[in-house]
Parts: sequence; C-alpha cells; structure tokens
Amino acid sequence: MEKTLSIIKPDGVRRGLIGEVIRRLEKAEIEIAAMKMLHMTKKEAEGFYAVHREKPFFGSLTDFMSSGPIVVMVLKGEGVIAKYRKLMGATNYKEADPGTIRADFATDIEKNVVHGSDAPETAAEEIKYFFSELEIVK
Ligand code: IDP
Ligand code: MG
Repeated sequence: MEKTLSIIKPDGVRRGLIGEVIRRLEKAEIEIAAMKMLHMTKKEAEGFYAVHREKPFFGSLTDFMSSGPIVVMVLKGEGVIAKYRKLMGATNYKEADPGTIRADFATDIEKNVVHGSDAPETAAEEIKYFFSELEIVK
C-alpha cells in the first residue's frame, strides 16, 4: 500500500487551516495512518529539505518551516502520492488548479500551506524522518 508524507506548514497552522486540510483529506477518502504536531528547529528543517540546499530559497524556506508548529501526517492508499499532490495543487499557487488547497489558501510561492512527497522513494525517506514504524497504523 502506497504511503506519503503530508505536512500542514507553519502558515497553515497559524491561520487555523488544520481542520480545513484534514476535512479535505477525509472528503477525498484519503486514509490518515499517523499524525502529530511538532515544531522543527532550523537544523531539523535543513535536514528535511536537504535536497533543496543549493536552491536560492533554502535559507528562507528553512526559516519559515522552523517558524512555528506543523502537523505531520502519513497518508495511505492506492495512488495516494499523486492523489494528495492533486489535492494540494502546484507549488506556485498562481498556477494551482482552482479548488486545490494551494489555490484556495496559499499566499506566496513559499508559504503554500502544505507539503506532500513527490515519489515513493522520497515518501519513504520523509516518513522515516518524522515517524517510527510503531507510530504508523497498519
Ligand atoms: P513542492 O512543495 O510542491 O514539492 P518543491 O519544489 O519541492 O515544491 O519546493 C519545496 C518548497 O520550497 C515549496 O513547497 C515552497 O514552500 C518552497 N519553494 C519552492 N520554490 C520556491 C521559490 O521559487 N521561491 C521560494 N520558495 C520556493
Ligand atoms: Mg517537493
């Protein structure tokens, strides 16, 4: 069964969008297999986004991601990686399809409310970054 990592980013938590994002997951019948809230340090955010360390926005992105609490979730189901990416919308909210989370709520290319893994390999790595096997519903 495919799994993916979802994050409600600090802007989403700050703006009271936890319920709205989870409502959309439930409405789409996406199974939540694990969930917790935490506040990453700058170092932890740098570790999570290590693939982007050469990008010009790396410093700002990791400042943002460590600026407040986040909600991390493991989502499970057939094709859930693509299904959840579709629900999120494009990275740049200006290019995101109408009705997607980012089109409806993002305020900035960086502050785009949610994260979702992009492939099975990255999903496995990202899930391991936050969850032990014991914490994931079987
Ligand atoms: P994704 O979140 O849609 O997978 P990625 O390209 O993996 O997008 O980028 C990770 C995160 O980095 C984005 O969600 C966004 O918060 C931020 N980001 C991406 N591109 C830019 C940019 O051009 N400027 C500022 N921040 C960006
Ligand atoms: Mg990405």
